[in-house]
Amino acid sequence: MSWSSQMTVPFCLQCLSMINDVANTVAPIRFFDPALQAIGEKVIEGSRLSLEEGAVLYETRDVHGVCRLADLVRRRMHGRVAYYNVNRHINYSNICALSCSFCAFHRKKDQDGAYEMSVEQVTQEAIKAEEAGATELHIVGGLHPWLDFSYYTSMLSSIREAAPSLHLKSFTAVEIVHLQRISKRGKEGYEGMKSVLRDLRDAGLGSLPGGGAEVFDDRAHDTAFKGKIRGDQWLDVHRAAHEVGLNTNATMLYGHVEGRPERLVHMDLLRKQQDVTLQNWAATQGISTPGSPEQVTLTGPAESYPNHRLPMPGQAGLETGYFQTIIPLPFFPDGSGLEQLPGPSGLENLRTLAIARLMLDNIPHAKAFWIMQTLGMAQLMLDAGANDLDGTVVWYDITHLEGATTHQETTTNDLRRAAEEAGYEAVERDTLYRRVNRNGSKWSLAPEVALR
Ligand code: V47
Repeated sequence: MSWSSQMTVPFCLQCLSMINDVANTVAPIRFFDPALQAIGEKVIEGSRLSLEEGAVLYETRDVHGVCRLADLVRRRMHGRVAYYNVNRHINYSNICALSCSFCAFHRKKDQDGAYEMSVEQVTQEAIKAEEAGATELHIVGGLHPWLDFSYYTSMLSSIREAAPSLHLKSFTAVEIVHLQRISKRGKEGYEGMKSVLRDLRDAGLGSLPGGGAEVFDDRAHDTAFKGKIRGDQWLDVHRAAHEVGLNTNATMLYGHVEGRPERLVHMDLLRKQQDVTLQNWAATQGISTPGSPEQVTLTGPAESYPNHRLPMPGQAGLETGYFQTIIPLPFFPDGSGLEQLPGPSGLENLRTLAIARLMLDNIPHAKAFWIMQTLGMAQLMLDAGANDLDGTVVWYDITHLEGATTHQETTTNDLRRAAEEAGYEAVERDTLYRRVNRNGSKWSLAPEVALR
């Protein structure tokens, strides 16, 4: 079939009326590939897609049809809003006991470029970030071989005291496992992990970033990330974080030694865990969850959600966190031990983002991390399922676009212009997706949250 003989999906009348309910959706979706038709109908109903259907989305030549489907879901959940935040990254040290071949960031202690920051230095950076109007600090580092547990709790409490308005999104799952070990709670298993997370939370930790997930496949893991925690442990850390009331994000690093089927399995494991988390939360609230008893879906038509579909940030006594955001990360070969690999193409990036939006029907947000995607590609991704661009960032040392030096900053004006040029309302959010009202470097929270 050629592009000139595109098909219009003959949706049933009920489906068409649902489509018209979707903010700003005016026409049925046109597909070039008839294999997308049945999948389209399931998406309109808000039903979960299977792994086999995910494979169809990966194999079809109609990548723009896939993007249009993801856009439908995105509009249903977030209308024409594109979120961004004002944030800073701090990497307190690049010294790491591991030597993952995909990572261009780590150094051994005597190697050129190795560094570690004192608590005082990190605090000074936090004060500067707060003065500049940031709402969030994203703090991660390597697995430092000799810093002890008190360094991490002191860092959090010192920042909290000196720059109390900052939300601290800190430590990837592999760092949490390392902290459990150095806090001498390694033998206490899952409960030990929760007690470490409680200590960090009480010292000022606000949420966990999504890093370190890589791809949940043992073969790919043992080829490229050996020594790092495997998928089951990463998922356990996030489950424990959710159980102590912390929200977290989830990444997926793709375009290296894994294949598309492994990416789909990764997505499926995340959504299964989120099913259980949201079911448990709904049970504590005495409300029923949308979807089948085993599956919680957030992507259906608005009228299928008479109750809040997500725990509300700041709700008194709430001890349930959840995965907020899926962040597909394209692999950058340069400077890593896998430099011979080509890395994913632009179309593959677009497709993967769209598929993540469609498959992860119970994770409310999908982020096009502009630093790794480029701002131009992130703009296109807003039409392919993404509703968040990440933030102003400033320092980003993990990967560098086109050989950039360490200074990777964009201004809120650039982010807003990018979103508006793409036809979206640019909305500043805090880490928990509450709207921010801003006047220069001063800001306050508005009552609205992104998705109830
Ligand atoms: O975990 C490492 C990835 C991640 C490379 O939670 C690489 O809001 C590409 O997790 N090519 C860190 N990627 C970044 C991260 C993140 C970023 C922005 C926002 C959030 C959030 C989280 O970067 C690592 C790893 O998966 N990474 N090396 C590389 N060569």
